[in-house]
Amino acid sequence: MTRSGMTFVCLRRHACVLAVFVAMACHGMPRAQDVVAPHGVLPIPQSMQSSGGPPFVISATTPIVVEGGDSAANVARSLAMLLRPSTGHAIAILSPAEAGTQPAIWLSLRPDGTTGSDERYSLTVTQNAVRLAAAHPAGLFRGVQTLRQLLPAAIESHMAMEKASWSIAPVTIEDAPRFAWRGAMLDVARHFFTVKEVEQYIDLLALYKMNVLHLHLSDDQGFRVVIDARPRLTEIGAVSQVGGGEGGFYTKADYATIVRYAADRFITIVPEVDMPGHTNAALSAYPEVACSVRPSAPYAGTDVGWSTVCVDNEASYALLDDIIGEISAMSPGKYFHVGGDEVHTLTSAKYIQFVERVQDLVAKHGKLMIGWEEIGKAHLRSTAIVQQWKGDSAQLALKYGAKILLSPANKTYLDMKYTADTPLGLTWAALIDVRDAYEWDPATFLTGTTEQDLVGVEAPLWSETIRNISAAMTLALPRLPAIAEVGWSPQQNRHWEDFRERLAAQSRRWDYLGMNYYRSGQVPW
Ligand code: TNX
Repeated sequence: MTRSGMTFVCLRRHACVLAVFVAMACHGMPRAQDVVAPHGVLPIPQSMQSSGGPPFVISATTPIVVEGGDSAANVARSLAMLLRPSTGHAIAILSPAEAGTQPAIWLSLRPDGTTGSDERYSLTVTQNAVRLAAAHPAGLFRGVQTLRQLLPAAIESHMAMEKASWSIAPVTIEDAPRFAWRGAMLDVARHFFTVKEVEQYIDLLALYKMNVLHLHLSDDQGFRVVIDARPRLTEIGAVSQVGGGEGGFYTKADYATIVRYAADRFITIVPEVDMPGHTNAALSAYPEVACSVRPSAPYAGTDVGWSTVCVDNEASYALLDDIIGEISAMSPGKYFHVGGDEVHTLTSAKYIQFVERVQDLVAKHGKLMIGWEEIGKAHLRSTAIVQQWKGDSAQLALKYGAKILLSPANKTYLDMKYTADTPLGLTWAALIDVRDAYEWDPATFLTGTTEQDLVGVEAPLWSETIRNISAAMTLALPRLPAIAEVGWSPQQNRHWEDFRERLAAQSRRWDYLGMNYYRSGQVPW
């Protein structure tokens, strides 16, 4: 809650009440909207103590001071690029010797030899200094997002906001993620999204400390990235999308641009080429590997489950070897996603035989395999990940020592409608309003699994009903921040009444950032 420049921190309900007493003593009766204190930090940190006293104020002379070399300096530059346009200040980047003892924002990279998460950070704000410290650059970057949210929403403005006061109330934060994998998936196959649009989506992930962007690069309607050894995949396989229209694809330079843009924000791209089903686009380009029940031609409909590559045909594996090899070479992350979902035209034995062969191809190209939960039927390596989405079959993978990524369709599918009246989206899994997306605990979601069986959570956005990034944003906001907090914050710090207040406060940032959002009736905007 902000009154006369003071922010009160609220981790639990009783902590909020304390804050209100202080506010009443200082300023009289609180207004209704002040009672649940919306400090702006989302996802809520592991621990956060407000310490009282005068705030730190960013002035015309405030520098960023960097300790710890080039990778810390890169994060400092990204902070400076956030602060300069809206404050209109120079925000110099200095070394400790240059800065001396003047009030400053300190970014310190201090490897401490511990084995915790790379994303851990600590942030202390006093009147004289903001001190952000981490053992890894990823932690510094996550801490910068917290600092960003402690500043007024106008910090997101692209124009100088001369009347604003850039003050940050004194606070001490210790923070680290609950889960190592906090992802979002974007389906660029059903409708194509340009590089710029993907970058806008990455900006949203970065703001909420997500660290994986899973790109669904191929499906029946389109194959979206150039494979040099198989040029027809994009010459023929990328010409359409759902509902007709142009489709599109990424050149290798485009793909590299996306990978770099994500890496600069400590986000890993996980490429997915869906197989053996959801392959009509590839089959239309290389019909010799088809076993489909329909002749392959560009497809603009939304049926699933009907296409498949021929699993007994060696030519299929030669094609997949080229695809997996070239995409793996362009992707610095550890994982390659093989899809594997909704194959309605193969026997179980044939499906398993296929997954086990493809698993070896993925390993041959130096990657670890991830696939939708159906791959749990095959004999997996212990390094595999199965992405749960509909049922309990993901647990099959645990007997091989593999881990589960949770994407329950009735909680995390951003392509589901909020209510029956939502214009965009589907309804097959559930209607998902923000509270449904927020109020669940990954550790107890699947029977027979514990937190140790999970790598994390991911929110998929399938694009049958969305054609551009504005439409994507109205489905992602405000539910993506809910899933981000499910993945980052300790369960005991998460409370719906507090979350909805913090979420409402975020909307002013989305306005400055030009991000559309759905005005859910559950949130006090
Ligand atoms: C199921 S979830 C699919 C996708 C669809 C989605 C629509 C999954 C692994 N497969 O092919 O786009 O439903 O919600």
